[in-house]
Amino acid sequence: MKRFVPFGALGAGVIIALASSASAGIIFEVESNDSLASAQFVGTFSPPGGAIAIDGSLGSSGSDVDWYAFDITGPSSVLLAALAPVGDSTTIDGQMMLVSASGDVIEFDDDDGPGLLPAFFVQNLPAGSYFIGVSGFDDIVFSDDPVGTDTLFDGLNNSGAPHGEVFQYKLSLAINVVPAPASATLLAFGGLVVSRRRRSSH
Ligand SMILES: [Ca+2]
Ligand SMILES: [Ca+2]
Ligand SMILES: [Ca+2]
Repeated sequence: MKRFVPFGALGAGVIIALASSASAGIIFEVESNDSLASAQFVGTFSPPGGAIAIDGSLGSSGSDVDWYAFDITGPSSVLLAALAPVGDSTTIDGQMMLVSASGDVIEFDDDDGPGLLPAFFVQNLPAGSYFIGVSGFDDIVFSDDPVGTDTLFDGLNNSGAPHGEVFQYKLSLAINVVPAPASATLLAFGGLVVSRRRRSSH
């Protein structure tokens, strides 16, 4: 029995780390969330990361924009996809963007998800606070490159008319947070000490 104690102690540490940092589950949209200032906060992600689904809708005004905010405590890979009820993704047309705390548009997508819905994958995102924007085509028109111009969703097309999209969606957000190098080194060193002590006692 005694030889398993170090493994038990290490296992408990890992479980505590997971419980205190992982974010998971479903979050329901709360309006109003139409601007960065009123974005709905959906969680802080620490190593090892987590995954959530956001249940939301672009409302009947036809010019609804939904903003969500999240924090990451270390460099992260982020996977974002907008999903729709079965059968609807060929007729509904969403757009999505990832924006830094300073308003820099890091990524934008129109149609890379199922049907005409958006999806994208971002690697090496530095620790910090970020915004996810969801809107409808043609809030951003094909000729615009918001990653270059930092144009944010405003619910309107370039003629000043509502984008016109009204639909429900599930936004799937998965984040892999890389532990800080100092912590990883400390953890490895601690494990090494434990295993050497075990060997020397037998
Ligand atoms: Ca909404
Ligand atoms: Ca909204
Ligand atoms: Ca617009």
